[in-house]
Amino acid sequence: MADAVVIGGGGHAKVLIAVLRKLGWSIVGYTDRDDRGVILGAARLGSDDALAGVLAGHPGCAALVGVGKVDGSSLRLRLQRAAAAVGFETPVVVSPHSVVNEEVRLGAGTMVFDGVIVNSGAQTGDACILNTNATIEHDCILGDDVHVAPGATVSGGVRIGDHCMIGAGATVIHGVSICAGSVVGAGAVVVADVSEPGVYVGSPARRLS
Ligand code: JB2
Repeated sequence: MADAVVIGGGGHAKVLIAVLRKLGWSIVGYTDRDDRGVILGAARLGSDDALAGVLAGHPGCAALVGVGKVDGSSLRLRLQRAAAAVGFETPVVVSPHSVVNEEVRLGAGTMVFDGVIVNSGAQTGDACILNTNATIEHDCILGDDVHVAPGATVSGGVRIGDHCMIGAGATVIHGVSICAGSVVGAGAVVVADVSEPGVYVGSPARRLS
């Protein structure tokens, strides 16, 4: 059984750990600046400063970012790159309860959770979260560190830039482009290109800030 350490010990880590276990990974523990107690049987190993020691004690151990995101920030990608620089593998995580169809490319550390469909020809950058029951249709191109929240639908041929957050239950119609650092609110319907970063809500989605 391969070893994995989870970086972050909040809600996202809990979902991640459960999927990792279904895939047969052994969870060494988690790092967090705060002690979040034991999470699904995984104990805190210390802050991220402990990571080098974890790798020394568990050669070949993988690191997965268990810090989620609800905005256009870049923390997830920075944490993943820091772990890779220490020497950790940062593998793709694909739930056995998801569907990933043909000619899909997933970047390092991208997580495909339960109930997700990624259709043929779609690709993602690194450190993305395709969260529970999200749909990524054919030929979409997602950048690095994109979070598609639970139940969101990204239609065919959509382009989403780095660090975007597509909120729970949102819909992005086919062929639209969303620029880097944008946030689409829960339930919003994006029907036109988003060319300025900001927060977009409603149907049709309009810029809030
Ligand atoms: O630099 C860090 C760091 N910054 C924050 N390194 C490490 N190792 N941990 C860090 N954290 C920790 O991430 C915080 O101390 C906290 O324990 C955790 C974030 O937990 P929280 O439950 O607040 O959020 P989350 O990021 O796990 O989940 C959000 O995003 C998910 C995608 C939530 O809003 C979820 O509902 C959502 N599904």
